[in-house]
Amino acid sequence: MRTQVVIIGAGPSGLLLGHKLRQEGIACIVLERQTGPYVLSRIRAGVLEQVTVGLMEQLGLDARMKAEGLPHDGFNLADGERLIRIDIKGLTGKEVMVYGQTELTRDLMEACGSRDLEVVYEAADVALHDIESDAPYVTYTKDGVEQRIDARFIVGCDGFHGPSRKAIPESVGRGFERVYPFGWLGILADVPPCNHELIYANHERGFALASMRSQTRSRYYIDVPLTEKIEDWSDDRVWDELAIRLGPDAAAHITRGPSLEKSIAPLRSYVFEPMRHGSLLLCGDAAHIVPPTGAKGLNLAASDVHYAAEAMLGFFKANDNDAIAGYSAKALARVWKSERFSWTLTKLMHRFPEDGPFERRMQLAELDYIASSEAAQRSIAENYVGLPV
Ligand code: RFL
Ligand code: PHB
Repeated sequence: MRTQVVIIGAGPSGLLLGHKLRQEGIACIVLERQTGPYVLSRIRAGVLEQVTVGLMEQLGLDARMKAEGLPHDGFNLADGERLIRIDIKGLTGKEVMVYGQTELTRDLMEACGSRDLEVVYEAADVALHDIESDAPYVTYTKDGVEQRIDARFIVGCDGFHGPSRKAIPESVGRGFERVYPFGWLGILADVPPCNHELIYANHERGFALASMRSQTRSRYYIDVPLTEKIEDWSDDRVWDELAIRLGPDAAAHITRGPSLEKSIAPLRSYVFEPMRHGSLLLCGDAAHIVPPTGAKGLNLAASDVHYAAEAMLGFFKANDNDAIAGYSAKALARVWKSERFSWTLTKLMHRFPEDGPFERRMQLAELDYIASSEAAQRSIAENYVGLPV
């Protein structure tokens, strides 16, 4: 079989790119290792920047997001006692959209039939071949039968553990990494949120985040050492800890309920350079990971897709080879700035095991400075709503 672009991975980056290419009349096929329901069962991001909202608008797949998503014009940092509100709309003129990654993925999945985007689920043993040539191909096994697809480009949208990044020779690529000594324990519950805006709290006992999916569904996180086992965290224990860390005001408004999902996710900062080698381009978590503190992971996937689609359009529609050559540098410039923001916010809001009383005072002084400085708030706001693409 032959196509123009093979996309590996049907998470948000793979589906966004697939739809974008099909909209432009470029032939492509998406290969996904898991089943569709499995992909939808992963509870992840909740905050969308304009770049992500804009892509859904361009695709004409924004109707449910517009109807059910919650536009937010501010969020809060808490230092154990008070809430410091960051007025993102007032400071930047922009807002973010609270709409779950699961829902966005569902919208993209459900539109595949009508938009003629072919996704092969349960594609096993996906392997990339001849990526340094102009005629790369991908092999995989479906229902026990080996298949081969020839293409002009392969785009790796297969997340951090997928095969695409690993296909780039070590002599060419380099990974930059910071692994954090804690993870986020997340809980999803059908209860109203404790605040109409998100709260990121740095308490003496550790980090907590109050987020939401809708007016009736809440998403909360606390940071825990990586040695913690999820079985040791009953729902009651999680709610007790949230009530302490989020502070008395939020605690008074927390509604408890049984968890629909509860898991611990490790935190990592990672960037792989370059994001293109020969005929292979990388998008999203395949090329980089951010700790979730800045709500940037999915949004970076969307900005990569924006640049990758632009490069493909240049190549297929305007015979512009430079468009492909420029992809990595363009995408990385935005990636590194989001890495910086996510790392800074992670350092500001979490307790690190090596930190002593001095580092604690530094965090509190910085939060106090942010509370009193519009310049500091503006800097946080413009990064949180998303830098321009
Ligand atoms: P994904 O979503 O990991 O999708 C990759 C897909 O590739 C498939 N795959 C393969 N397919 C074929 N063959 C193989 N060998 C394959 N190996 C893997 C996988 O099955 C999967 O379907 O990557 P993508 O599309 O790049 O999307 C990235 C986002 O999922 C990720 O960055 C965000 O979820 C990160 N993130 C957040 N991002 C935000 O922008 N805002 C947030 O508020 C936010 N909160 C979060 C988050 C991530 C979290 N976790 C669990 C890591 C909160 C959490 C807790
Ligand atoms: C979420 O709702 O899952 C969420 C929100 C903000 C973050 C991370 C995760 O920074």
